[in-house]
Amino acid sequence: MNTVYIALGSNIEPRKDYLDQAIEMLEKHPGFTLIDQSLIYETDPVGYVDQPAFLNMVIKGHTSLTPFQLLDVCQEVEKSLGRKRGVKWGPRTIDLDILLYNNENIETEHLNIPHPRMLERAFVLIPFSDLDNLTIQGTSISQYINQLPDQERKGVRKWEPKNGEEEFEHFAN
Ligand code: PH2
Ligand code: MG
Ligand code: MG
Repeated sequence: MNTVYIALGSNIEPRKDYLDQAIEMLEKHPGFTLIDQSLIYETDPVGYVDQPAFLNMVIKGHTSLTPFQLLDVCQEVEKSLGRKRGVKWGPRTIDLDILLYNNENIETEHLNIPHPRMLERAFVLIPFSDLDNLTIQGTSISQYINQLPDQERKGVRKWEPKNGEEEFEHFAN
């Protein structure tokens, strides 16, 4: 059995529904078992900033799928939830990025594991730290978080639904 971490992101409403549906579709797949999930965070857009805020989270799973089979499954889920590929890093109903697959290093055109930008992104690292404080390339997830600029940590806030409204809370380090 293989251990995987997958980052989820959505910035087109209904964002929370897209996260829920993506997790449900993964859980329904016979080759994937959900082990744990982070809290949900509302995050300022990174890279291409002129777009709505995201909901981001990270899940941990066990899988009998190979990394490439898992990538196919993730892309199928993205497709069936209406993802259209437009502006690079632009708005999306759902984005599923494989972060880690055991301790494997994979460098191909369509799949890079560990995810090449995961260690620089507060919207990945902070939810990840809800699950496990893994050490990657000699540095722990919490150390990577501490090394980020304050501004980037502040762009990641705990999110909770509250009577249909959104509740924000700044991530306190
Ligand atoms: N995903 C991107 C680009 N920028 N910003 C936030 N806050 N969250 C994301 O998931 C995200 C992003 C490309 O996949
Ligand atoms: Mg992404
Ligand atoms: Mg992606």
